Amino acid sequence: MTTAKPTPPGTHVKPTPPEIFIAHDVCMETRWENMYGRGYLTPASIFFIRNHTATPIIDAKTWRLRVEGPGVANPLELTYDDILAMPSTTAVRHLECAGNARVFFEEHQGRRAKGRPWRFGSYGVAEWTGVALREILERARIKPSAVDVMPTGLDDKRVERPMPVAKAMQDDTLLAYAMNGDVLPPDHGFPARVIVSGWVAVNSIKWVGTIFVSEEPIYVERNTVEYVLAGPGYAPEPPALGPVLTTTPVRSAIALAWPASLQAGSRIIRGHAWSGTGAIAAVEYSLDGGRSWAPAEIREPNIPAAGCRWEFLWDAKPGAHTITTRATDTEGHTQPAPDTVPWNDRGYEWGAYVAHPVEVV
Ligand SMILES: Nc1nc2c(c(=O)[nH]1)N[C@H]1C(S)=C(S)[C@@H](COP(=O)(O)O)O[C@H]1N2
Ligand SMILES: [Mo]
Repeated sequence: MTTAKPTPPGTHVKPTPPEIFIAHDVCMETRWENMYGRGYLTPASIFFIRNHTATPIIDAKTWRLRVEGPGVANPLELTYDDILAMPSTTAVRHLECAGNARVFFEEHQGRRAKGRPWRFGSYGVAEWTGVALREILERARIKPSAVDVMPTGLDDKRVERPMPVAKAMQDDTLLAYAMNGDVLPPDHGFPARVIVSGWVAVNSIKWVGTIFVSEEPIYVERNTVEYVLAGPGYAPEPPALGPVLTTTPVRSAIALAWPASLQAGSRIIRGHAWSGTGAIAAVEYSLDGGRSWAPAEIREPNIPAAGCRWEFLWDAKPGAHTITTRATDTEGHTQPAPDTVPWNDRGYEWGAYVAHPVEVV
């Protein structure tokens, strides 16, 4: 699975070898077999990259974060050291591209949605350390009349997407400068990125340069045309073409190559399950494409908007098989059957369970 356009040289800073990533132009999809036998967190070296253009190289010495707009009484300009000196907070959260699993619209419903044909690999879970966005907004004396908060990236495309003040002020909405205990890597937003827990990762703006606070709802391309559910089954929500995406659905994926090849014998099958709206309550697996299900064992940690690992023992017999997993989150959302997912033009929110092909030799 590759896209027509090759990755331009110099797009990314970290190594992106083909055994770890599937290249989609300026994006890198993690191959799930690399998640097998790792810890709970996804190391930065295998964490997917979703860029709209090349990773910008930013000098922390000259970088400034501006907090501005009619919704703040005290506009700020902060340096990297100013931010490091503020009280820090840490949260373990997953990031998942809104288009994750998009390829299944084509494979199960025969229609190719607009966007990169991700399988499950635009997902990762990391420990993010930084400053609560609320600390910064309070220092800027956010007004009671403030409505939306919009961080903007310093990449060439100036990627931006607003969120309501209530989301920006949540305890686990961060301006992060560290990932898994290390300095935030350039490809993941150095010197600082936003982490918006449980929401489509497009809100987690990398390389933040400004945070704009409005007194009116903000409408930009990424909450009116893109990252909205548009298509025949969805009514427009003007000025948006359809319902605006926020939280990510409950999903599960198997830490095996697609398609997988395994040696016959007793095998521990492992994977992750996650949801934007809670922790994971159950993971089941099916060896007959979803007709019958058995429980998988859930491993700690199991964190809301970060998920868990799960596993089960499988007596793998030679031949062609499929393994299907279905997760349920603590809010009661369960992965539906593949034929029930409503079509949308950009192929967002494929939350259905799918049969993972496994050849046993
Ligand atoms: N400035 C900026 N922020 C960005 C993006 C971008 O292209 N530019 N991509 C967004 C999208 S669509 C996703 S899915 C996540 C991906 O984060 P990652 O590359 O660290 O995995 O970053 C978001 N933040
Ligand atoms: Mo994304």
